[in-house]
Amino acid sequence: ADIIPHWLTKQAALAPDRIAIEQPDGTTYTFLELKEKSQSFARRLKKLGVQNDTKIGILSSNHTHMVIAIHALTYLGAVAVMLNTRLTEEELNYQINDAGAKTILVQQHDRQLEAEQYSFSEVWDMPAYDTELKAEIDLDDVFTIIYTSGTTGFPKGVIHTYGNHWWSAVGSMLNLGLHSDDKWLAVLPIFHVGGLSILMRSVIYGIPIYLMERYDKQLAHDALMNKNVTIASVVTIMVRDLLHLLGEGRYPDTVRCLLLGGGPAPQNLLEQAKSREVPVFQSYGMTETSSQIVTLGPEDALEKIGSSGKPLFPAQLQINAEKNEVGEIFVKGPMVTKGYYNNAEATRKSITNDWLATGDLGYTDHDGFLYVVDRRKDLIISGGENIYPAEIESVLAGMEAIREAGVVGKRDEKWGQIPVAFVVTDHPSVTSEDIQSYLHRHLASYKVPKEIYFIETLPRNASNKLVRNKLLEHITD
Ligand code: S0N
Ligand code: AMP
Ligand code: MG
Ligand code: MG
Ligand code: MG
Repeated sequence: ADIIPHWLTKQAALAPDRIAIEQPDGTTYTFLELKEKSQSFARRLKKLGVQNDTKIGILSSNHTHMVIAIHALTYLGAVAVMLNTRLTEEELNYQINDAGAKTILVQQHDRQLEAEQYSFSEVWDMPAYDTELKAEIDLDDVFTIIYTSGTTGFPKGVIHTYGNHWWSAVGSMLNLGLHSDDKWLAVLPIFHVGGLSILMRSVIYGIPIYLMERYDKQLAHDALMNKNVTIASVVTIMVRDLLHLLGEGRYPDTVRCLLLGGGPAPQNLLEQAKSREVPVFQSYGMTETSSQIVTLGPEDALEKIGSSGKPLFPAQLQINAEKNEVGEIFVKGPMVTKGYYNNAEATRKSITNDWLATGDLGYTDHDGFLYVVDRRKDLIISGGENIYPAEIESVLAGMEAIREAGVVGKRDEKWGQIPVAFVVTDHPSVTSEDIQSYLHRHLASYKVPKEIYFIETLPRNASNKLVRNKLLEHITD
């Protein structure tokens, strides 16, 4: 096994006084303080029976307590199951049960969940146990589980080992470099891997994060303009907002990278960024690759606009097609997941000889740059959140008034895509509002179709399968 010293303990020894966390209100934590708080929190968690391999849910916005809780789990060898705060109780309970998480650490007690809940402050109020904490990290050990929605409508838990996160951080640095003044804006939610990976980089590189509890475009703009942030991880909608706020202005030269991921970016947005000298680095990655695995390097960012770049140093890329032709994207590397939690079948389907079949389609140009041309089957991405039609269709089918339903993504200026639904009903009195309010009870808001169309029959092929891409033809405007 590959063993390294515990990374936070190590960083606290190397650079105790360096800032680990900075917040818009001016509060800061050094690496020494972060280590001490995390260890202290771990000693309190011990009372809850948290030990090696215990699955602990974390349900929180980007609060310092959340960061401390995540590091605390590493000192006990427990596994963090990262839960999306936008999900409904029903959706959360599915993940909690699937992961076998009996305990959830929450920011507030505002949900009914099928597990014991403890708020961060309740844990702080518990006594600290004198227990042995991990001094080393085994890179093969499991650290996090993050659920990602699937074609079938049921989300799958992506397993990340410490090694996955370690190599992700190393791969990122070998591409972007590490500057002594680096400060990484953490505004993406930490419950997704794009946000979580910023915490890992901070501890491994010894650089501060600028932690924003939730997305506020004005505060994010201010962080880049006035708070010496050098790198920010962002999704498309954030780049759009920032360019709007920037107007004809310029960010300071210290802003060296906006790492853009989580989905496609429209060409005109990238060109607009280029003309304003905003250094957007397009990347390609997914939960299964522990964040970016292909990123456009600084020297190519302008020339290869529209491309997602080349695989990071420790990673490999393959397209199963002739050179320059479009095919399925396969990736391999030490940041790629070993599989899905408790789901050998899904793992077997996705990973062969360490190559992950992404389901996404793309091609590489003659210089080896990746262009992603289409997403994995039926996946809708709205504001960086994934939505699978099957998930919404099955909830729709459960509504008494609905005979059958189909869902598809529609282009949207703000969110990139939005889900829209096509329903067949025998109850002429049922309205779009009825359907949407039913859906809101079962699904996160971002998944609820913004438009509902009533149609006579769903388009089906010879084998009676729904042909989703024909649905949009029903929209005339
Ligand atoms: C864009 C965000 C911030 C929008 O949220 P905001 O503005 O806070 O909304 P609220 O005030 O909470 O709600 C207002 C209304 O808007 C609805 N809504 C919220 N989000 C969405 C959405 N995405 N789509 C549609 N509607 C949305 C709310 O429901 C509410 O409506 P009502 O009132 O009707 O309830 C937020 O969506 C956000 O944080 N998005 C980003 C999520 C994300 O992190 N995605 C990336 C996931 N992928 C990965 O992590 C892998 C790739 C990766 O690692 C990466 C990604 C990016 C950059 C770098 C990397 C990397 O490689 O390191
Ligand atoms: P998630 O695991 O939620 O981050 O979703 C990852 C998915 O986002 C990938 O499988 C792709 O379908 C999509 N995606 C990520 N990066 C890009 C990109 N650069 N261009 C197009 N789609 C992307
Ligand atoms: Mg918000
Ligand atoms: Mg996702
Ligand atoms: Mg809701």
